[in-house]
Parts: sequence; C-alpha cells; structure tokens
Amino acid sequence: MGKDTKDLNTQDTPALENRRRFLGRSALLGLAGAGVSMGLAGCKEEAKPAAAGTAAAPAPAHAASSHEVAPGQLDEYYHFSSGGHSGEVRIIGIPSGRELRRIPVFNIDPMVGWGITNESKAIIGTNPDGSLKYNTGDTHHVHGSYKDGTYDGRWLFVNDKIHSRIARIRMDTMEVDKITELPNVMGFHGIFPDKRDPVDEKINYTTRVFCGAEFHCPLPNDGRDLDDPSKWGALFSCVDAETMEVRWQVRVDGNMDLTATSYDGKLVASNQYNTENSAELGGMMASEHDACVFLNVERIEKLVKEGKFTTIGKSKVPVVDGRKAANSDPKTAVTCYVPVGKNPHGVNASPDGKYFVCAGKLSPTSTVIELALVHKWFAGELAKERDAVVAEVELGLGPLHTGFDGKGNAYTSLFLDSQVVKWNIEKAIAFAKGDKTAKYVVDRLDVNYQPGHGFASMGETKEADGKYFNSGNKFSKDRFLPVGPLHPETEQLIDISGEKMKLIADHTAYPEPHDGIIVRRDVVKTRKIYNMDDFPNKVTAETSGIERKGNKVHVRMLSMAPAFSLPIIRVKKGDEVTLTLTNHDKIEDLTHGCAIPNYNINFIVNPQETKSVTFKADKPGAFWLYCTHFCHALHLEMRSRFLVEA
Ligand code: RUQ
Ligand code: CUA
Ligand code: CA
Repeated sequence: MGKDTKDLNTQDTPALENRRRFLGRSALLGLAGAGVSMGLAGCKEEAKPAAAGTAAAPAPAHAASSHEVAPGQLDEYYHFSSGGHSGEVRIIGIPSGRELRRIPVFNIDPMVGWGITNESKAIIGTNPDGSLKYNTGDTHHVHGSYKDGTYDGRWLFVNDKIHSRIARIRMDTMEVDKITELPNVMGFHGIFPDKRDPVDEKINYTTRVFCGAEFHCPLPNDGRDLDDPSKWGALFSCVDAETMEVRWQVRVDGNMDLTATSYDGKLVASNQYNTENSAELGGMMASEHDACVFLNVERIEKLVKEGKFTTIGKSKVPVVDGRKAANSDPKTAVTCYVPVGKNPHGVNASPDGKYFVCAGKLSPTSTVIELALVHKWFAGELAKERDAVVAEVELGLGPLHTGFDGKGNAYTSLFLDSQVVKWNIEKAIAFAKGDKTAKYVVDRLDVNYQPGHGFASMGETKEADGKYFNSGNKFSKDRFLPVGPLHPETEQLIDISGEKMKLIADHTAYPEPHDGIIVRRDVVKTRKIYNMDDFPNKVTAETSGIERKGNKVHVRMLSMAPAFSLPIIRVKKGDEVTLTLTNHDKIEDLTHGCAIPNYNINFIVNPQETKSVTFKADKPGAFWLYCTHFCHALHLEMRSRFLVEA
C-alpha cells in the first residue's frame, strides 16, 4: 500500500486545491453580477486542470506510527460496513476509523434526498400512487464483486432482512442503482457474490449473487397455512449481478442463515441453525447437530434449463427442489447437508479456497469443511456428508464469525467470552486427526464487548494480507462517555501482522453495524464528477423554463454557483409540480442543494447530476427555494422565489 501513497497525494491534492481556488475566485465573479452566464464563464475557466506546482505542501510520506493516520494523510483501506436497522451502508477509513461517507440504501436520507427524489423513489420502489413501498430496512452483510478471486471495485451488494430486498451499490459513485425484492422469501440474511462461473472459465468474475433466507414462511404467503408452520418453507435465491433479476430459487429443509461462495464458482453454502424446522425457540435447539448446506450451482442451473422446476404463487422464478428427500442420490443431488455443531452461525471461505469454516454459536466449536470432499460427495465417492468435516475444534464460548489472514490462520469471534481467538487451520486439522500435541490456538485477545462479526483486511479474497482485523462489538458499556441510555457500539481495530494480536483502536459506531469488508484503497476508483449525458432528463440552458400542460407544471432549472437559472417560479394552487434540477458546475464536490419550505422538499445535486421531485402545490404563498449545500461565498444568496397563487 505504501507504493500508491505518492500517487494518491499527487492525484488528490490538486483537486482539493482546485476547489479551494474556485471558491475564492468565483466569489468575486458572483459579486460582480450574480447570474448563470457569469457562473458559466467561471466554470469553463476552472474546468482546466490545475497547473503543476500549485498543490499544497506534500504531507510526510509516513505517519508517526504504523496505524496512526496524521492530519492530511489518507487511510490505507476502505471499510465498507453495513448499518443494521439504520438501513444504510457506511464507508470508514482504516486504520483511522474516520467515517468518510454514509450511503443511504433502504432508509430515507434528507441530505442527498434519498427517498425524496423521483429517481431514488423509482429505485426503492413505489406504490401505484407514487408513494414509497417501504421506507425502512435492515442491512447486515455487504460484499464486493469479484474478479480473479479478489475485489474488482465495481459493485457492493447488501441485504435487507426486513423486506427481503437486495441492493446494488455502484462503487464509482457509491450510490445504489438497483434494488430487487425476493419473491416468497422472509428474513433474507446471508448474501454472497459468486467468484467465477462454475462452468465457463472465461467468466472469472461475479455474475451471480446468492441470498439465504433465515425465516420459513407459507409458500406463497397469501393467508394460507397460518396455523401449520410444518407446511412453511425457505428458499435460497440466486440473483443476476448484472440485471439484478432473480434467476432461480431452491427450496430447502431448515432455514438459511449466512452464505459463503467457493473460489471455483461451483459451490455456495449456508449455515442452518433450525434444521429442526421449528417455529418455537425450544424446538430450534432440540437437535445436537444442525447443518451447513452446500448447493451445487451447475446442477441447479441444469435443472432450470431442462424445465425441472416449479413456481410459487404469482412469482415466475423457477424453484428447484433442494430438500433432502428429493436429493438422496449424491450423483444427482443439488444439495448436500453437512452436519455441524448445534445452532451454528457464520460460514466463511478460507482465502486458499480449500475450506469453509462454520462457527458453532451454541457449540463451543468451529467446524472446518474441506471443499474437495464436498465435491467427492457430489461425485458419489464419499460415504457420508459428515465425512467432509476435517476438524471440529473447541475455541471457546459463542463462536460466531471467522476472518482470515492469508497465512493459514483463522480469527473467530467469541460472543460469550468477549474474545477473538486466533487459530491455525492446518494444526486444527492435525489435532482432529489425532495429533494431540498440535496446538492450534495461537492467541486470544479480549475485546470490548461481545463481538459479532470479525473480518480481516482483504480477508475474503485470495489477496488476504493479514494486516488488520476489525472486531464489530455489540456492546461498548464503559468504553465511551455516556450519551443517554443508548450507547454507541464499538469497532475495535486489531493489528494482526504479528504472532500476537494487538488492539490498536476503539472506533465508535452508530447502531448497528453487522458485517463489513476491508478493501485496499487502490481497488476503489471513484468518479470525480457525474456525466451529464447519463441523465435523460437533464436540463440545459435551452430547456430551462416552466412548461404547463393543464394542471401539470414542469419546472426545468439548472444550478450554477451561486444561482439557480429561474429567479421566480410561479404556479397555481392545485398544480402538480415536477421540478427537475441539473447542476451545471463542473468542479469536483461543487454540490448544490434544493429545499422548499413547507413542501417537505430537500435534496442535493452533485456536479453534472440531474434530479427531480414531484409534488402537489397545495399551499398558496411565497416560499424561498434555497440552496442547502454550502457551495460558494454567495451560498446564502442562492435562492429563488417559489410563488403559489391562491
Ligand atoms: S449476522 S453477528 Cu446478521 Cu451477520 Cu452474525
Ligand atoms: Cu449552491 Cu449552496
Ligand atoms: Ca438447531
């Protein structure tokens, strides 16, 4: 990572300088005669790249200590974190812990206008009357798209457990561009992109995203079988990464929890804590063993191709039968139920591509499953599913999730013991084979407190680099100043570069992050500004104006610091108003806002971006439409009169 430090400095500092200069110089232009034409002139000039040598003084190449990030210095990694029932995704710098950005996904965000603009509403989904279908969500797991077994920086995918939706985030803009609701699924929890195609070698990148469903429900859920949970079922879904349409589903016994994919693209697995298929807490803990279910992607897709599927209710998505009874012959089975410890949680793929590790939760063990043996079972060459287990070793109380350092070690969170335990996978296998001298536990570290997910830098790729491990703790208790009955949670950063783990920072987190990934910064390539032509409804100087068709009024406006193109917008009470705003500024980060008092309108437009809102002008009066996003010395003056005639 040291190697690109210089690049980033020379790339980013002039941009910063560019905006700083713009703010200074355009203030003068604006004062000389605020107006869009003046703004345009200023903009053209500023669009030129900054001359060399104008950059601010370079910051020192290395911070004081390996994990401190000095002021002005940039982090080595991006941490993309789910936001739990806040419904969002967050971007945090690692190792500094700086919160860089929040990405609204299933929540409403007035800052960007997510859930307020027509464009975001269309992505989230609307009722026939145009109102939002849902305005809340619960994000647990965020994962990046892959190429060649590592992140390609193209997309992030995240689940909504409440409404069983999957969202895709474009990593060039860090905005959601698609959301899909899974049919006949409740409690969509685990999510994981595939890493390559199971058959076509040329497709060595993500084309599918797999989705586990934690709750069973009536199929279809239309009022039938309310009092007979034995008839309820759970579906595992495959979503097309490109179109975001649901390709197929598999009906399984038990409930799916978390999800992991193999590096060869052939296997995807989900842990199950309720193989009992019970609707009661006691029943879910009845059996001594639950399962890690492996799905054979190639075989499922063959059945779909051959038309060997059913559909459920109104959904057209093909559903293949993956229940045990229909899959007793390994040679044709699409599923393999590998028994693991009681009520497991978490399944994670080791970066060498050889193992999946399932954490025991109610069992103090971690189970190591060798994928080559699962393949053998599907070939009819392994006697029992359980024979794919090569180790089931004791780690401590409440094991939940496992990260990897790429050096053969695993790091498992222990919820009840409030610890992270570092253990060696090959030694655990040797121990399980009978070598009782094999000391597989390498180190233990107390964390504060009750860790859920833990994940390492690049740890879910074949480029796992063993530098940092993030422990996502569910309780911070006494670690921070009290801020009322609700406390922040902690993300504790652990240096895992040595033999012993070292706790290096406590970072607060707004409730409630679950899973995350830590991505090397050179993987992420964001845009500086938008491309105006990507917006079919863009407003130009020629189209700016007010168009009336009956009582439908279309206001087309552009913004250019420090003015909107229409100083007066006049409509009549009862009109349906659509306001479309294009930001013609071209300077990176020169964003404008648009708020209309008493009308509940608030959104931003980034440079070269277009957004629109539609609302009923039902309150007569004069309302100052104003810019909310500090953009210019004349930011406060940047406003238009929105006049509604009685
Ligand atoms: S789960 S604390 Cu939603 Cu990721 Cu395990
Ligand atoms: Cu435009 Cu503030
Ligand atoms: Ca169970």
